[in-house]
Amino acid sequence: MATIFPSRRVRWTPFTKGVEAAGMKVCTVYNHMILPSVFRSEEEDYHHLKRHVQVWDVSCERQVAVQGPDARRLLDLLSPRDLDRMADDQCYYMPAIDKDGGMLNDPVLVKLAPDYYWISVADSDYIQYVLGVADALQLDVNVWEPDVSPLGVQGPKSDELMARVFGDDVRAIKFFRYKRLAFNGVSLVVARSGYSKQGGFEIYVEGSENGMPLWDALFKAGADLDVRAGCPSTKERVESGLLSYGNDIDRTNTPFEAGLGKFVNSPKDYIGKQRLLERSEPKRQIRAVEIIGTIPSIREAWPLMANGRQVGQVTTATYSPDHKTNASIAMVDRSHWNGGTKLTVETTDGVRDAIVKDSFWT
Ligand code: THG
Repeated sequence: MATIFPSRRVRWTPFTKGVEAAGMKVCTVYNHMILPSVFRSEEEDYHHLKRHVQVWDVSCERQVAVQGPDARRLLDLLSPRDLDRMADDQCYYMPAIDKDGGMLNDPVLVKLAPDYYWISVADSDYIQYVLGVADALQLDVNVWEPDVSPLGVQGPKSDELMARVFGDDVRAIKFFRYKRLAFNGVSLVVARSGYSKQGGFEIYVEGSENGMPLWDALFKAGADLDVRAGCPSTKERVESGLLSYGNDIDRTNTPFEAGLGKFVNSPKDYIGKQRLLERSEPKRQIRAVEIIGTIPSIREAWPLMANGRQVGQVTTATYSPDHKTNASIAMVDRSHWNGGTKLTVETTDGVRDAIVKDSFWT
């Protein structure tokens, strides 16, 4: 089996010993860091996630720390989302754009203090853009990648597992809010968030040396809950409509095309505002599309066709065991994006029938 060539460029994580011992079978690379992607099989991992609780090494969700007197000024330049009502214990899903409204990333913004934020980035080198803006404007702010590695605890039993390790305080954490909770004498940001719709938490593990002790504590506390090592599930996230930057959206898309228009509401003069607002009526948009028949793995976009003309593309597609059909995420032209519209899709194994859905599966 092919393995990753050892080098410093593809970074390992504070939990790598744990995921290897747990039998990581396949991994990918995200933000220049290892991201496990299969432990048992895609199907087994998926069913387990929906029934029990999993611990995910999502260290690759790297943080861009922004701290200093001009931190808020910098974020107001970067964020199409209004930050005025963001509470001191809140996280915001935030489209990140360029001067034309093209998406550069789709991070989660974590507010640690009015002058201190973490931008929890998807797979693009967004720190370079943040540094460029800060340096060009000579802002009084520090921008760096801290030693912070998110650990996901996802699945219906995640409240129970987390309460055993962090105490009952975790149960009171609201969606996209966090509390600072103690583990082994260190205070960690524990948020109710994560890249699944099965419920759960993300622990922002500050200090790599705290990684394996926390990993081991979660597995010890959860033995009777059938806790397992896991990872973001393509099947679950496509059913749920969670977007993947670089797969489903990229710089050629606006937040409106991504279906993130509700997060474009900042009154501030952010970079790209004028062009973005000119593009607020999208000609195409993210849709759930069902594909009939058997499908291969997807490694490039598959054209969506109607009457011999391309009207969109499928960007992620996978068999859904629970819905017993193929679920996909697609970018579909306005003329064909209504639920119920029948299309065909040109997979790498041939043409299949497809139908636009009114909504995602869960
Ligand atoms: N958690 C953290 N950082 C991340 C991710 C994460 N960085 C990379 C990547 N994932 C960023 N992309 C997403 C995509 C979707 C969501 C979070 C990050 C998400 N969306 C919910 C939804 O669409 O229903 C909630 C959005 C909301 O209402 O605010 O959770 O997973 N730390």
